Amino acid sequence: MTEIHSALGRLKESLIAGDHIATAGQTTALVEQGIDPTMILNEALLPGMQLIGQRFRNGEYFLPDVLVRARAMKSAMAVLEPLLEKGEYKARGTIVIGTVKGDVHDIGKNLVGVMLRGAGYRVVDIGVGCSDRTFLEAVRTHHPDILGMSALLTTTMTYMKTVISTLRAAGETLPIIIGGAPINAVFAEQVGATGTARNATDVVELVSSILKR
Ligand code: B1M
Repeated sequence: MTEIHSALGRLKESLIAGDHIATAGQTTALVEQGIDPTMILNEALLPGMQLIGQRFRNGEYFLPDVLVRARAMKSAMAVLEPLLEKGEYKARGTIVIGTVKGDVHDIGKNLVGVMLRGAGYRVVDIGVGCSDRTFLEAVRTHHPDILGMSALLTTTMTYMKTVISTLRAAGETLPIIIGGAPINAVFAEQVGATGTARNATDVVELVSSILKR
C-alpha cells in the first residue's frame, strides 16, 4: 500500500470514529500534499459515509453516533467543497430541500442534506418554515433535478400537498420527494409526491434511483 493510500485509509478511520478535528486536519494535509480532492472524496470520505449509513441501518449506530460523524463529514466537506466546485468534479445532480411552513424541525433535513452531499449531489438547503411560494422560487432560481420536502408534525405534513399543487399548477414537472417521521409511502402517493424515504441513508438510494445517476 502506498503512503497516499495509507493516509486515505487513516482519514476514513477518523471519519468513522467521528473525530471532526482529525478529519478536517487530515483532509487539509492531503490537499496540501497535492492529492486530488475527488480522490479524497471517493476513496476515503464516501466509503466512510457508506459504512456509517450501513451501521445506522443495522442498528449498530444510533442517531447521536450518526450526528457526530455527520459533523466530521461536514468539516471535511468545508475543506473540499471550494476546491471541488473549481475543479473537474461534477455534481451528480442538484437537490433543493426545505422544511415546510409551520415546522421548525430541521435536524433530520440537515442530515439528509449531509448524506446527499456526501454522495456527490449538490444540495441547496432553503431552511425551515418554507411556503409554497418559497419552494417555487427556489426551483426557479436553482433549477434542481429534484425538490425535497421535510415535515415532522402531523399538522404540517398536509401542507406538502399545497406545495405540490402550487408547483404543478405553475408548470413545474420535476420529481418531488418527501420525508419526515410521520410520512409513509401511502401518504406520499396521496399527495402526489414522486417518492419518500424513511431516513437519510435511504434518501440517497431514492435520489439515485430517480435520477439514474
Ligand atoms: Co418537536 N415534535 N415539536 N421539537 N420533536 C416531535 C416531532 C414529536 C413527535 C415529539 C412528540 O410529541 N413525541 C411531536 C410531533 C407530534 C405529531 O405531530 N404527531 C413534536 C411536537 C408536538 C413539537 C411542538 C408542537 C411542541 C410544542 O411546542 N408543543 C413544537 C413544534 C414547533 C414547530 O415546528 N412549529 C416542537 C418543537 C421542537 C423543538 C424546537 C424543541 C425541537 C426541534 C429542533 C430542531 O429540529 N432544530 C424538537 C425535536 C428535537 C423533536 C423530536 C424530539 C426529535 C426530532 C428529531 O430531530 N429527530 C421529535 C420526537 C422524535 O422524533 N422522536 C419531535 C431526529 C431526526 C434525525 O430524525 O427528523 O425523523 P427525523 O429525520 C429523519 C427521517 O424522518 C428522514 O430522515 C431523517 C434522518 O434519518 N427525513 C427525511 C426527514 N426529512 C426527510 C426528507 C426526505 C427524506 C427523509 O426527503 C426530502
